[in-house]
Amino acid sequence: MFRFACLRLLPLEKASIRGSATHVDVDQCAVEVCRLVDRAAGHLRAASGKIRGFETKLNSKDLVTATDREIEELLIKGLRGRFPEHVYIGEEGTAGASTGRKLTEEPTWIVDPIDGTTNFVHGFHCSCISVGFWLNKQPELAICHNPTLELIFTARRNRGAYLNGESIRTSGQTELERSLIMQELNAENLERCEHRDILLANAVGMLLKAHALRTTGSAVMDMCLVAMGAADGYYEFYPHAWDLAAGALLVREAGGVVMDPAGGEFDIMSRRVLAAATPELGSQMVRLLGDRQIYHHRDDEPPGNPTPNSSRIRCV
Ligand code: LIP
Repeated sequence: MFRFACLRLLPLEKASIRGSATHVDVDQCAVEVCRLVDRAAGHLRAASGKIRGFETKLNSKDLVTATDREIEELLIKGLRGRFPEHVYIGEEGTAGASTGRKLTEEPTWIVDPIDGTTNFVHGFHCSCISVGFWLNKQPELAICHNPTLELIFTARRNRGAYLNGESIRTSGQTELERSLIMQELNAENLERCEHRDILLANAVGMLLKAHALRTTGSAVMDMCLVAMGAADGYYEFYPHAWDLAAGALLVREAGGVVMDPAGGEFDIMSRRVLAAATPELGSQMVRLLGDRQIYHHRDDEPPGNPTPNSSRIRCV
């Protein structure tokens, strides 16, 4: 299944893309990332249900395990060995992958070794290895592998999105009233009182308007659900570039739209995303959110800068 799924990343003719500084053989990138994600998925599968413990990062609910670090190292070291001149951005900052850097025109691998680490710790099977390859500031390749549920999503720019080798499309839903929406109830947004009211007001707004609201605990899983038509929309104010790098291409290649929750262009470093099956649904979601927006510290800003516009609504 893996081989078949990953073949979808390879076009029939050879694709070589001129990047700003280097000539990039995207086929070679696809072959290498498939090989490494396959190994990483075996590691994640073997570790599932046998968690030895976890550490916390920014807060008591921001979890990381040895498996996150091992998988990131496996992926980044493997890719770097093959493509030493490329740029690497990874969630855990292992193997020299940077966590806070600007997205440039350079060939850039953006890696989340386990998106849904809390799920992984709890044995809730929404944990995915997620890798996006970006070039000239646009996504070229996406691979998201959930080994416990045996789901392999792949996409290549202008060549469609696939689940286990089969072509997928978004639902085509245009009406919010008939939609199932994904929203993450991120602990940090809930704990920061200036964000809590916005988050909950948006959730209630969606619940009242849409058919249903769901959460998986994995941004890339949410976007895969939109890409395959099982959910119609997703939005979140919090995810990092590594949570979004693969999912954004998957949704677009499946015929959906990815934008800023205030309606502008999607900016992978902004920690803000809205994905929808159609532009019509995207616009209705943007209208419902209105000015109930949250702006976190951007991924490409040096730590310590104040988060603009973060306290529009105060808790009582
Ligand atoms: C998770 C995201 C999720 C967000 C979580 C967390 P991780 O990524 O995918 O959308 O709400 O707080 O950031 O940390 O499991 O890789």
